[in-house]
Amino acid sequence: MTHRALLALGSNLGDRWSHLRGAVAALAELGTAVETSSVYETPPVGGPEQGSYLNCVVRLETDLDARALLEAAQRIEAAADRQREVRWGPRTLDVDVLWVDGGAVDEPDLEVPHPRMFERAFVLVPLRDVAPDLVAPPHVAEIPDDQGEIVRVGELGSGGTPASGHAGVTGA
Ligand code: A4P
Ligand code: MG
Repeated sequence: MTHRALLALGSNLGDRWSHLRGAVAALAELGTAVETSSVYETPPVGGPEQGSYLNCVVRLETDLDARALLEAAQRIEAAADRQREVRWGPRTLDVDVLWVDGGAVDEPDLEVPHPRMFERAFVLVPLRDVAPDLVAPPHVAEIPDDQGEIVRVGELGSGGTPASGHAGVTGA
């Protein structure tokens, strides 16, 4: 069975564009009909003082279930030399499973839908690009506007080259 899966990518250490590009390429191997949101620069939420993030969301049509997607996500993070030191701390690459067909998984190491996805502007703004139905009632009334400025900074085409830089402000 084919699932509609949504994954969130974030990076705030090292070559952030290259980490996102590598992750999108790796995710594209897991399914078909991949769509990638624009890339947004976002202020860090939670954790220690740290640099700003690049965030995006990928939509995948895939035969993998939520558990298999988590395993793939962790492999892709490891390939970007992800270290786990502090919760919500800086990272080369974070790959979170947001949503798989609306199905619920509630296990110690895997919660889907991602428990914080509907509260976070850094998830909701890119999510709106690839799954606007989820950024609407009953899931979310409006995107919070008190989490700093979410700025669209470019695109990861299928070739993965960042297109034009710093173009415009979004988020409201
Ligand atoms: N885990 C449970 N459910 C999931 C899921 N649906 N997808 C478990 C992925 N992982 C899931 O994650 C900790 C554990 O969560 C994993 O072992 C997995 O089994 P982690 O990636 O090691 O640590 P983390 O990301 O620091 O923790 P957490 O709680 O997932 O953090 P969040 O809530 O994802 O927040 N600010 C901006 N601007 N942009 C960001 O991308 N990201 C975070 C991380 C904080 N602030 C941010 C950003
Ligand atoms: Mg994570």
